[in-house]
Amino acid sequence: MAFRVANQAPLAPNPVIMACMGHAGVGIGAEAYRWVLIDVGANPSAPTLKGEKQQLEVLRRYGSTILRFGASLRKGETPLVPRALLVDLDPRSANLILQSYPQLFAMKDKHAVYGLGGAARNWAEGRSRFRNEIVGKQDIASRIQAISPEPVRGFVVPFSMGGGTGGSFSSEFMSYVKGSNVLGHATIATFGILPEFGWDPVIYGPAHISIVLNLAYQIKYSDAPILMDNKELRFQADRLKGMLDARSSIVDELPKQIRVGWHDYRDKNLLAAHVIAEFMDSFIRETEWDMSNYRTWLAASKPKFVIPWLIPLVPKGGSTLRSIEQAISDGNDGILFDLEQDGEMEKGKTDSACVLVKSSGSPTAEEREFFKKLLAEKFDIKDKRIIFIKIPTMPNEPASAMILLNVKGISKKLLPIVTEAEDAWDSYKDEYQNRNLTHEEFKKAVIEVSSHLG
Ligand SMILES: Nc1nc2c(ncn2[C@@H]2O[C@H](COP(=O)(O)OP(=O)(O)OP(=O)(O)O)[C@@H](O)[C@H]2O)c(=O)[nH]1
Ligand SMILES: [Mg+2]
Repeated sequence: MAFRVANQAPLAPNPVIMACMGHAGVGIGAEAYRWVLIDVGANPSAPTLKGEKQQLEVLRRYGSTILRFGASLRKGETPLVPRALLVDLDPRSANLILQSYPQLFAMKDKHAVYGLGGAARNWAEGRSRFRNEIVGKQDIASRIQAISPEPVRGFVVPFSMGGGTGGSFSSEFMSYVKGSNVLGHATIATFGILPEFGWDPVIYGPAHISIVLNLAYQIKYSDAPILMDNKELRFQADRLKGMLDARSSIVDELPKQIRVGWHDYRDKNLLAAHVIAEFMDSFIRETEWDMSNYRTWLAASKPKFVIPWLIPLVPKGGSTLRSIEQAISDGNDGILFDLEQDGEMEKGKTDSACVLVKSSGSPTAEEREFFKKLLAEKFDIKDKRIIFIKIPTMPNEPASAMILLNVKGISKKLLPIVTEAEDAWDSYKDEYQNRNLTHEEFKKAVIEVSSHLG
């Protein structure tokens, strides 16, 4: 009897918390949870486990890593609650999501961490307010504990890199986690979204300064810094508009009058959310891959930034390699970072890739060969620098693959941002220096980022 009970008991939870920072972070993070729940066949507005069979399936995929179990309201039903924190200075975005999804974010106020008053105007203000208001007054440590009483194994941190709050909050949060006795061993994966100038409502100079500071923090503290950009997200979302319209989004269920602020981002965020959902699938219970393996993979890489290639961008079709091949021939795939801005991409000797394949059955030699060939043709990446992780599909779950690329070619895209930030500094320096960001610190970030990318 004792053996049977032990045999059936779920494994230790090993929690991963999604810490969503700022407007983009909250929108994308909440959408990623919805994506994950739809994948496993749960109702994303009010996910509950009904009966033993469904319970076992969801548990088999995730354990209680990214979800936790809520208090049962009806007999035989256990609510699933995202281990998500929605963090912003401006309370509006997170509040809206919480109010519209009371059954999903069932821990109510525990999911939301606010500052006081309006949004930060610049990165330095965001950082100092994170220290004072989020770490100090809001006591972030106890807020993390409320979402996860068990020791935290990792954090997934989505945010935009061109605004004030999301980037500075993510940066300071990472430094807080890594400097903490209790949380210091947790793995941090960041999902930073670069702005599209000329389209997004960002201010050119300060956005460049924010990006450089965010890059410097990610180099130092993020174990898996994953980058996407709004230009490519928009391009792909426009191309696949019909298919994205047919998917449900968290934006569709917001009250009409307040949908405006999110509507522009609906389709882009579905794509970004799909990336995060695939990433979370890679450290589920059934694989031998763990979230902390990303840290080892990227430990010695220069640059250590990673960009995602998603196949398909919008899931469709069956659960085998065939539908992944079909997606490529349909053009339903894309690298969500605009790499090849001016022609040829520089190829590095140590370029590598981590291929997450979600399909039915056990891994096959055919799958490996397919992706090896794909990577050799497109990026010249050698066999021995490819890591292959198989994620078995759940019943009715479509096949997909996400290739995480660690390629030297990204430097060419990021280095000009550093130059623009340096040019902008003099015009804005008072704004920053008044908020405790010195010229020396900025200069240091510039040097660190350029030498890392160089
Ligand atoms: N993809 C995507 N981009 C967004 C979203 N919201 C804002 N952005 C972009 O992110 C940048 C601004 O960052 P936000 O996330 O709005 O700002 P914030 O982090 O709340 O910081 P503040 O500037 O202090 O409000 C701009 O480039 C926006 O176009 C979103 O939901 N999705
Ligand atoms: Mg904001």
